[in-house]
Amino acid sequence: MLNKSPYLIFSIAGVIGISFWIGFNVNLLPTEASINAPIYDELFKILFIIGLILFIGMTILVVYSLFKFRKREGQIGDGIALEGNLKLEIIWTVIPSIIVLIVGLYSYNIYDRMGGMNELNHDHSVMGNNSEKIWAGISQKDSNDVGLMDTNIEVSAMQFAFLFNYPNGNFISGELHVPVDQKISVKMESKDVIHAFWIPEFRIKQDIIPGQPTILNFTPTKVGKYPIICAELCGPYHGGMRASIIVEEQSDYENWFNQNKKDQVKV
Ligand SMILES: [Cu+2]
Repeated sequence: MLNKSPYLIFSIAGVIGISFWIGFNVNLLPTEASINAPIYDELFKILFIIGLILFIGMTILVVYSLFKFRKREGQIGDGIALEGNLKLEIIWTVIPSIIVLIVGLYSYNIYDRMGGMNELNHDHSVMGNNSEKIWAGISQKDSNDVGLMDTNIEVSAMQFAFLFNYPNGNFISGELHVPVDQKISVKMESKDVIHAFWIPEFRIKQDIIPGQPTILNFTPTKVGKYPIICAELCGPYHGGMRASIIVEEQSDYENWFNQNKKDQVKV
């Protein structure tokens, strides 16, 4: 057993090293386009590396065992039965428990840094002035506020589309336009069943629930056009329920807004 230890240590170190290298050099996620994205990606990287260590380690162990413990010529039966190995059982209980605990604490930290534990700003204009109860997803930390934009956008979800209402401009758009580097707060309502508003490039997702308005805060950091995807199975055409968010410079956003805005109809 002792003379095998250096090989074992070398193999484990090799698997961990390769996993870290892949984890830091292979990017499986789309571009990072909001302030939440880099925070979320830290956690993803750690989970990816843990998954790689398990996958590569187990694959090597299975392939090694196939050759090492194969049936030899003239061999009859499976050999002596083994029962229990306290040392091994303690190791395979303690190590995963520590890993799960660390991942749990780290996830909490990430959720907190993304603003998940923050109370919403109840004075914000999108809340309206009535006492309607609004549930919310991720809020934003004050330190992340690069600017406060009174965008006042309402998202309506229905089978099978998203509509974006800009009450300040008195118009409805099929595309969500927002200015870059501004804190955006959208109020979301469903006309029928449960939908979910997901922007993979922003790493945020929030359910849209009938009879229960929700709020989602985000700050886009990269100009571009990104998909908005319904991430809740909402009916036969759920797969086609998509829209686009267009993140643009402040002046471009204002141009677009002014081109679309309609004068209020006076009554
Ligand atoms: Cu949907």
